[in-house]
Amino acid sequence: NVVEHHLAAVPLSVACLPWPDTEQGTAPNPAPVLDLQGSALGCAVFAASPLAPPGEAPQSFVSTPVLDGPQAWAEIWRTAEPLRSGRQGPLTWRASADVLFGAITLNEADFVPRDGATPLQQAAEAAYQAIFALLAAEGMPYLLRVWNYLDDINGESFGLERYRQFNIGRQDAFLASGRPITQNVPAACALGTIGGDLVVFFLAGRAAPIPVENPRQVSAYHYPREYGPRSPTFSRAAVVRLGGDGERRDVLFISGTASIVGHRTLHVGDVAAQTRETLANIAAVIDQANQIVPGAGYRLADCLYKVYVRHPADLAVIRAEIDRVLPGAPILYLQADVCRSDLLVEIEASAG
Ligand code: 3EB
Repeated sequence: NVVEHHLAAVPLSVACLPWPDTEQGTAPNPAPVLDLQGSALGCAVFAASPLAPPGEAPQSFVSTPVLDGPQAWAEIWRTAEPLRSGRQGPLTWRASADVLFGAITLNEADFVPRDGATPLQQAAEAAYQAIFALLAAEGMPYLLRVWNYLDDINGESFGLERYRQFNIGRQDAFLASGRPITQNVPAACALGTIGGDLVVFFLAGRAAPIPVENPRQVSAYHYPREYGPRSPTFSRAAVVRLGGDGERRDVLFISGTASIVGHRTLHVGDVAAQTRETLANIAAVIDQANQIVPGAGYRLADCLYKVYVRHPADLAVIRAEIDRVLPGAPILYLQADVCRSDLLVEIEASAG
């Protein structure tokens, strides 16, 4: 059993550490080796109930139950560079000279419907406005990778699916900050949690990421209107050049990827086929990244994966398909809803 997953890149690395089994919601004793001091840029804890590792790095708590293994996983981003930290309202951040990790959590109940904007739409817009204000203030203008988590993502309120409400708020914030919505957009994912607040955590940088699209898929920012009044604002993947000339690394962030070809969901109701199609999409994105960044040489087997499973009962089927293509790869399985109600699985990856 793999208990710790590492993606080593200089000067950015990520480790996913199991949080030892404990009483629900209580801190383990003795405390696990989750060092959120020193080199930690930031952390996200994925679990069914809140846990807060000690330390000064920003952290997000994401209400997604772990499907295989420990009660919780902590994803910790690190860098060996000197760090400074800060807080701006509900947003906490920590940054090196090159990279900034930020985390923001907003409660939809703090927003009231107004001017046709739903509370979730306003929360999404407020989260991204706060992020863009921070990036401007800290001289880190480019979003590289964003992880978005919201409760009841496929639920409908105010006559619109909640994911679609989120997309309006997110896009409005990009537009209001003068950012293009079809260029230089970050790699991302958007998943549904089992409750809790709107949680967004992100990596931003001083230099623009190299966006990668998937030739098998319509770019999400060009999805037709049948998927909502505003298109989602993300790229299929982003390559980020970090480090000096001596030890430059190109880190690849692959967005949440699902069984979509063109702009349509394929294999409705067939979770095995959706998993295979998703892996084909990830392979296509990696091929594309290797064409755009000559010499990068990314391989499927080099990535660190998170797999979001809508129905826990599908785990065995999904895992069997993934093990066929990626035997022994480091993979975290989490329970989450995917942003189209007909999608049963979504996979994201990073390589460095
Ligand atoms: C898709 O390809 C599936 O809204 O940020 C994947 C990655 C998806 C990111 C987002 C949504 C997002 O459209 C869903």
